[in-house]
Amino acid sequence: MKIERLQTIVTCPGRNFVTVKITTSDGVHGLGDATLNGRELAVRAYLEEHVFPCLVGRDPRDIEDIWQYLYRGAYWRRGPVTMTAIAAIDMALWDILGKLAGMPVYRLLGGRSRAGLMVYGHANGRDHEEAVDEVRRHVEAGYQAVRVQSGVPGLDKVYGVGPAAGFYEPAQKGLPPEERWDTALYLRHTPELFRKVREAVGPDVHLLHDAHHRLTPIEAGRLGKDLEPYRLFWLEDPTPAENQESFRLIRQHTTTPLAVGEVFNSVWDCKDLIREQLIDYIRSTLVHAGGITHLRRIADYAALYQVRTGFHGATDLSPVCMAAAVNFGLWAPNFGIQELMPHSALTDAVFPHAYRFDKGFLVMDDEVPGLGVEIDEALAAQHPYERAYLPVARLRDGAMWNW
Ligand code: CS2
Ligand code: MG
Repeated sequence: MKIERLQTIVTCPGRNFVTVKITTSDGVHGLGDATLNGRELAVRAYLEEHVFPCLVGRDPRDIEDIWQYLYRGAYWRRGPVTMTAIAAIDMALWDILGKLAGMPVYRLLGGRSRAGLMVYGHANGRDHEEAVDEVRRHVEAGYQAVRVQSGVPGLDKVYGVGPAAGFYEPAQKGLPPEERWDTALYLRHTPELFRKVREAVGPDVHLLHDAHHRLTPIEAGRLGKDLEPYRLFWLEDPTPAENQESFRLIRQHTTTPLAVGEVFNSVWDCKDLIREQLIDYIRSTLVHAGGITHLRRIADYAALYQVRTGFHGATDLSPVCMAAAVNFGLWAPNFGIQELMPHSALTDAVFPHAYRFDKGFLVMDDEVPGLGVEIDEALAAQHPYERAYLPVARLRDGAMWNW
C-alpha cells in the first residue's frame, strides 16, 4: 500500500479553511486540517512545494516515521507553518489507518476513557448585561461551562466581542483591522463582569475567561487575584508565553487556574510551564502542534504533572480538527475540557461529521472508522479563498501591542 495522491483543498464557507486529502493506492483517503488563521496560503505552499513530493510512494501506515521525517528532515524545525503542515499530514494518516482498521481513531489510541467531552461555549456581550444574558442562554442550551468576554467601556473594539451578541469571527477580509487597547480599563471592568455573571448563574456553572496575551505577568497576577471570589475554571493566555518563567510570577499571586498554549506548536513551547506546574491546562491543538502523534506526547508529559488538556476549538479550526479532537479527547486520560465555537451550517455542510453536541458535551455515538469527518469537495469548490487577517492591537499611544 502506498501514498498515491496528496491534495490541498482551500475553501471559504464564510471563513477560510485548508484541508489536506491523502489518497492511497488502495483508494482509501484521509483528511487533515491545515488551517492557520490569516496565513492559510503559507501552509498550502509549504505542503504542496516542500512536503507532498517527499511523501508519494511511502506507506501511509508508517505514521511515526513520516512524522519524524517531516520534523527532523525539515532542518528548520518547529514554527506554526511547519507544524501545521505536519499536523495535517498526521491527521490524514491517522484517518486512513482508522479506515483500514475499520475503527475510530480513539480506539487506535487506546479506546474510550469517557462517554463524551465536556465543552465550553462562548458568551460574548458588548456590555456586561448582554454578556450575562449570553451566559444564561448558554446554560439554558445545556452548557455546563461558558467562556465570558465583554466590551470594555471606553474601548471601541475588544477581542472576543463581535458586532452583535453571540457571534464572533475575528478574521476580517481585507487588511488587518487595528484595535485600540487599554489594560487599565480592562483590569478595572473585568472583575465586575464576573461578579455580575456569578450573581446571575450561581456557583455551579464553570466560568472561563480569555485575557488573550494582553497583560504583563504582574497585571495577570492582579487580575487572577481579583477574580478569585468568582472561582473561574480558568484564566486563559494571561500573558505572552514565550518567556515560560514569567508564569512563576503569576502563580505567586493567584490560585485562579491558568490555561495557555493555543499558539504553541510543539512540546518545547510548554515543557517548562508543565514541568514547573505553572499552568493547569494545556491548550495546544491538533492542527497547530504537529497532530495526533505529537499531541499524544504533550498530553502524556502533561499528565505526569497533573496538567490537563483544554484544546483550542475556535471557528478557525475546521470540523476536521474538531473530529480529531473528539477522538483524542475520548481517549486522553487527562482530558480537561474542549472549546467549542460551533461552526456555521454551511461549514458543517462542507465538512459532514459524526461528532455532535449533547447537553454540554461533544459525543461520537457511531463507531465511524477513522476521524469521522468528510469533505464535500463540490460544495467546497463553490466557496473560493478570500484573503482575511486577524486584527492587530495598538496601545492608546499608538505602540503595537498583543491582539
Ligand atoms: C481565541 C481564538 O478561542 C480562543 O481562545 O483565542 O478566538 C483566537 O483568537 C483565534 O482562534 C485566532 O485565530
Ligand atoms: Mg484563546
